Amino acid sequence: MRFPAEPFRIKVVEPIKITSQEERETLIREAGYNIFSIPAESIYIDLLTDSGTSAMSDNQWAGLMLGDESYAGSKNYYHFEKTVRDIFGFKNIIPTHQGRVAENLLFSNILKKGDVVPSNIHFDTTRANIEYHGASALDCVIDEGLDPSNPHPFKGNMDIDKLEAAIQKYGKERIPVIMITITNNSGGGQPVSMNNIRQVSDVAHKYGIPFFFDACRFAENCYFIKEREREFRNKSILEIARELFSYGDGCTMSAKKDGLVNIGGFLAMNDDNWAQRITNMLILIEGFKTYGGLAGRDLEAIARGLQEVLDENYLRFRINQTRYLGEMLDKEGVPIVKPVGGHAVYIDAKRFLPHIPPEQFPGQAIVVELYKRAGIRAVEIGSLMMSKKDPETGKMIPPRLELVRLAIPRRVYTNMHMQYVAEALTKIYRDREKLRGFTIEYEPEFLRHFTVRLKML
Ligand code: P70
Repeated sequence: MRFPAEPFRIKVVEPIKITSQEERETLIREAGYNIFSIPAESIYIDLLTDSGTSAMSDNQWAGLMLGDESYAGSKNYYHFEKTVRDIFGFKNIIPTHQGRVAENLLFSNILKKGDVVPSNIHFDTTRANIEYHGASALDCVIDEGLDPSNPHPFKGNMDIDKLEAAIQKYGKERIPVIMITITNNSGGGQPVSMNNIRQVSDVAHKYGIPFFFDACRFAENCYFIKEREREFRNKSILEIARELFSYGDGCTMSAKKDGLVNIGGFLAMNDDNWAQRITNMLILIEGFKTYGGLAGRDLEAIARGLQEVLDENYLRFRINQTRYLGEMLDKEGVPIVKPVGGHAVYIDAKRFLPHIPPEQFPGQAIVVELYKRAGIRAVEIGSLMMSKKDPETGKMIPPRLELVRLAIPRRVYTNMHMQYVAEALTKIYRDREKLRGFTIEYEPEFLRHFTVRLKML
């Protein structure tokens, strides 16, 4: 078998509603063609995000019953702390209710106006948290990482020359931290190699700059290292993870991804002074240091999820399920970003719909058609979500790429669901000339994709 079958069996099922095409056409029209406004109950396969959408295991559900809801010193906190330290190795571990709070706590404590934070590509919430403090988020990914068809095995790598140039240009005093996102979500879920991590770490430490990971999808990244970097072929995922984190000084983590839970996150670091300041702020805004905005049972589920995610049989299935969907689409000629990343398949909407210009949101045309025809929810990552406004003319400046993301929740859908998605998209691709673009009927001032209303042209 080229693709492994599911390494789990089903103990509890959640029925999903099957709607008719007419019902869906009405729903999406009334939603102003905005997929965020569709009630989740009326979606057949939800590929909006892989974040917070995992199915927990029987072991995690059993752990919930062992929740110790003491305000201070819950036993689940100690289990969580021990597990995180065992894998990530950092000295201080600060729980938060999700990833962006970890980012906010870190940046609120270390950034000042005019600072610069380099990364491969910052995720949106990271970028927003940096810019909110009057600092700039600088992307230094290798050029191959910006080309949707370049087959480079580690398209999430940081360009060391770009990083060095940034340090020369801004000076190390203005760079309080260097970050790297593993896997690189905004660049297509592409992995970063161990070799690259060693190089970034060397540069950071040569200048005395702390080096932090955005570690949301660390286990998926470690699986790619095992698969693609010879040196690691015979190492376990845990060994790879330990080595990887040993090159850094801390991390932010949204446990909603590779923590295999529906809510949770943390911030970890070796520096005691930073940790103390941040813990004081945590107590002000999230909660006491042994729960950080979570229930004791949530911490237990994270501890168990972090152990389960290191299982190589799980990861082999996970990475190959995403690849399976990508390969089915590729075989039918549907243009996708290659190689396929860890958590999602990205469709190249520019090549899919060359007759729809960026101002008419080609990615959204695919998103709407997928919902109408098949009840599938995907998300546009293109001119609707990512455009900037020219400050002088007020005209829209579209991003380089027009993408549609099919993010795959962990342990939720079977490979037959993936076949259904591939068939639906292939049919739409065959009828692509019939698709039309959109114009904006209403838009808010920022983060418009969440509440925008559109009109079909
Ligand atoms: C996603 C979600 C969250 C995220 C991330 C990285 C690399 C930090 C965070 C924040 C967000 C999303 C996007 C579109 C639709 C729904 C949700 N990523 N760093 O799906 O973590 O959400 O816990 O605050 O990917 O990519 P948190």
